[in-house]
Amino acid sequence: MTILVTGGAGFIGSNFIFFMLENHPEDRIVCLDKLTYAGNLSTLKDVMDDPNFRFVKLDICDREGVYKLFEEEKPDVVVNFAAESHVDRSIENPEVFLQTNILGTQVLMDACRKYGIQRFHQVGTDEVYGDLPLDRPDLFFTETTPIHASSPYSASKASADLLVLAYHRTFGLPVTISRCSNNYGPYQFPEKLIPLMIANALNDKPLPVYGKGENVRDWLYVEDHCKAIDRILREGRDGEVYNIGGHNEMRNIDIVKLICKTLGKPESLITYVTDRKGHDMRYAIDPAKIHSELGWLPETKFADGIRKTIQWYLDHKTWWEEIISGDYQNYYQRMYGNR
Ligand code: NAD
Ligand code: TDX
Repeated sequence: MTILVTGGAGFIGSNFIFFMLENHPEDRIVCLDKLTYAGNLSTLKDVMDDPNFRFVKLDICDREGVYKLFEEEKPDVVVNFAAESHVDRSIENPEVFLQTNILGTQVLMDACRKYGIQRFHQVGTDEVYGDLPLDRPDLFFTETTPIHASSPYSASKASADLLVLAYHRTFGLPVTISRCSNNYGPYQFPEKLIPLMIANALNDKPLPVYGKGENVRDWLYVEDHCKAIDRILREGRDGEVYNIGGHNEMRNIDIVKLICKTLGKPESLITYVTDRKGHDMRYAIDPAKIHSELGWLPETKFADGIRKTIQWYLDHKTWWEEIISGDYQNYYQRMYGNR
């Protein structure tokens, strides 16, 4: 089949493309990406010449361009990773989040309706459930937890999810949604916690921890996320939401200390900075549904995943050094300059 992967020049989308080309040589992958600041064509250089792969630079909000691509490629399945994905940027400037994450999703689904599709899969996030209190470790997000978004980013992702379910109910579009916890692994843009801390530590720069660093995230190795999406595409039920997470909760401060230790850097680099506005305290996924229905479980233990990830950033310095030497400097100055 032909699978259209949107946002495939980003972190999770690129890892998904590598996983699919390796594990499903019978499928053709078409990657559509606008190449925003977060999309990096160099990430895809090893697959550019693969006969089963095609890259198209396109905005998911460009209705005409998207329809033309559907006419050319007649995809059987669409997996929508394309999004503005960074919470801090959504606090700085929400608008593009609403455009891409909501209206772009609508354009893609309209194309699916017009040209026919076996499945539209929306890559969602656990952030749509809001947060959990630190003093209730017994609570987890299930697929029926009410939507309760905190940031413009999560509100835009929640809106997209609602629209996807509405297209299923109203138009019968065959859809699935996955809501995943925090991912880590190769090719993550160094504005996100783990790669930012690795890059700063390697450059002996301060490690900016928001608030007291007590916020908890449920970390999942990116390859496990890709495997879960693959499973949902093949065996998931239309109209269903699947939570993806690994029961791997960690406090931010403990992650940062672990990175210091692994890299042999002093904890004195840690700097506590002004907290993120509306900062969610704790995310924690209950993955019982995807486990019992589709047999998915995370395979990579955090200790192994973080070691592999740190090693990847050590081995691929040019990839992230090029990123942080460009326009990212302006972002860093705006975000952390007077914090
Ligand atoms: P990312 O920011 O690394 O990549 C996003 C990609 O989308 C980039 O390549 C960018 O160029 C592209 N893009 C942005 N706007 C576009 C547009 N208008 N048209 C076409 N392409 C566009 O993000 P990521 O971390 O890989 O996240 C991928 C998806 O997974 C997002 O939908 C995100 O909400 C979701 N998600 C991420 C995490 C996480 O921990 N990173 C967890 C759960 C869910
Ligand atoms: O410099 C930092 N200092 C810091 O303390 C950064 C960048 C982050 N943090 C904290 C904020 C969060 O509590 O670390 C935690 C993780 O932050 P991010 O990496 O920005 O991720 P988060 O806000 O949790 O959102 C991520 O997971 C869910 C992804 O960016 C989203 O796309 C996904 O939906």
